[in-house]
Amino acid sequence: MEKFVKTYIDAFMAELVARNPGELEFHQAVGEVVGSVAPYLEANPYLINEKILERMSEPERTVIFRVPWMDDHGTIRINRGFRVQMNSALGPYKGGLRFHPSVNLSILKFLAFEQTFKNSLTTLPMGGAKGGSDFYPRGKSDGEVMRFCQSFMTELSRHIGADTDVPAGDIGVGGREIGYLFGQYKRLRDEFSGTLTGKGLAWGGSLLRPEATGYGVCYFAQEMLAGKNKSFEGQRVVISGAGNVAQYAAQKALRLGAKVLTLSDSDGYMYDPDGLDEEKMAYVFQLKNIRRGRISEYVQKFPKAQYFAGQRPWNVPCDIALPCATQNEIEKADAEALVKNGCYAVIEGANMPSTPDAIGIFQNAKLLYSPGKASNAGGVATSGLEMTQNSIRQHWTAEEVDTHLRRIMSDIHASCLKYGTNPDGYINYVRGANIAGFIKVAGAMLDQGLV
Ligand code: NDP
Ligand code: 2IT
Repeated sequence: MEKFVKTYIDAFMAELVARNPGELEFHQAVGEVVGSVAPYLEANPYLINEKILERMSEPERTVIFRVPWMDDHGTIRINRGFRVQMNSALGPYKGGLRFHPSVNLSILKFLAFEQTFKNSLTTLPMGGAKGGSDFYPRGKSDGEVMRFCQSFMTELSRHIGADTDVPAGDIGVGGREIGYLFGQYKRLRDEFSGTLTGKGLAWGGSLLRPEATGYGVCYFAQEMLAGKNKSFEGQRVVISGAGNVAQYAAQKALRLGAKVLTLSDSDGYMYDPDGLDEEKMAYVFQLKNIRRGRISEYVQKFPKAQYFAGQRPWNVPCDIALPCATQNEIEKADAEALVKNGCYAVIEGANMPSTPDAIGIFQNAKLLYSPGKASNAGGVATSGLEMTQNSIRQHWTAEEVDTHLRRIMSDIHASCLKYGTNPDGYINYVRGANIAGFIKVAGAMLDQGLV
């Protein structure tokens, strides 16, 4: 790297850390992108004078608000609500809502920043945002979740709209929560619009949106594997998480012939030596989505499986790992264990599940490694397709949506190859995804002037 670029990037990162103290996840996400786009800045130094990185890393708007609600015992509860509207250069702000006790400004800024580049990669007209609350849906009654969602939306509704900002789900926000949020939005605004995605099929949702992130991960993986003349057939697959993304990644992987060995949650993981099948998947869907149970219960139903409390699944020998739970869930020692046990592909379903150290280990070992912003983009892409269907007031078949989804994942893969292929043929998907996402956002921002 030329010295002037290195000097600039070091100063930029120091300034970012000073301006956003303590926001470690945000520093991590920005640092990864900035590291990747250095060669592009070197070739296009006018972007440094344009302060494009400084502009991109400052949210256009951040809203933080009180969310008061009453629990089933009549006790008053106060949570904190957020919406980080990071970038609207490519379209209305778009990105999920996360309800989890760990939610804070740093986590939502990292997610909104990632979302901006991810949405750019999808080729659809969507800017980047993220929001949510430190509210924990686990253990709450449906009534409590509804009252929380109504209070949350009462404030959020002032800041969103079908052409302004279109939220969706993320951790802790699924079909139930989107329903309550949509109902309150409709009531407050007196309009039935496409302001949220992930809606129920009967009221404006798109077929395949629930499946889209997990299926998209597997479609992207198929493209990566095909480049090595491989496929899912007969491969041992380890998956973390047991939520929306993990469930549908598991279902698609097993349908493509893989042996899916694990699922997990924040309490531990289950290992099924025979692998999941359709009957076991049906049990998991029922357990997680209807009964809202824990993955530890799997081993009571299928006693050949084992449960490991308090552990992550990364020590289980596998060919392919699909982290689908949360950020920084693969640390250095986990990455070393994966490589040592013969894993040759890590394809991220979650956002930023691998720490920078872990990514370094994967890339040094020349693994097939893809960052979430490329491989999990199928979810938001299908949200974009839901927006399109809402706008034209039509409903596409599952086949139509699936065809779009496959094409989008294939196009994202091609973008990664374009900007990420090293002289020795190794594909650096991190650099490919970051540069491809960045070029479009940067160009649109420059076109639109200093706003
Ligand atoms: P869900 O809430 O449906 O499931 C999350 C799963 O991850 C649960 O099994 C949960 O376990 C586990 N998990 C959550 N937090 C932690 C933690 N701190 N440590 C260990 N396990 C944890 O969320 P999604 O499946 O929707 O999201 C999973 C990941 O995928 C997130 O990174 C999200 O940002 C990303 N993503 C989601 C998309 C979507 O369309 N939903 C699209 C693109 C990315 P527990 O029940 O114990 O909390
Ligand atoms: O991280 C993500 O891409 C999501 N949670 C989905 C966002 C969306 O708007 O569908």
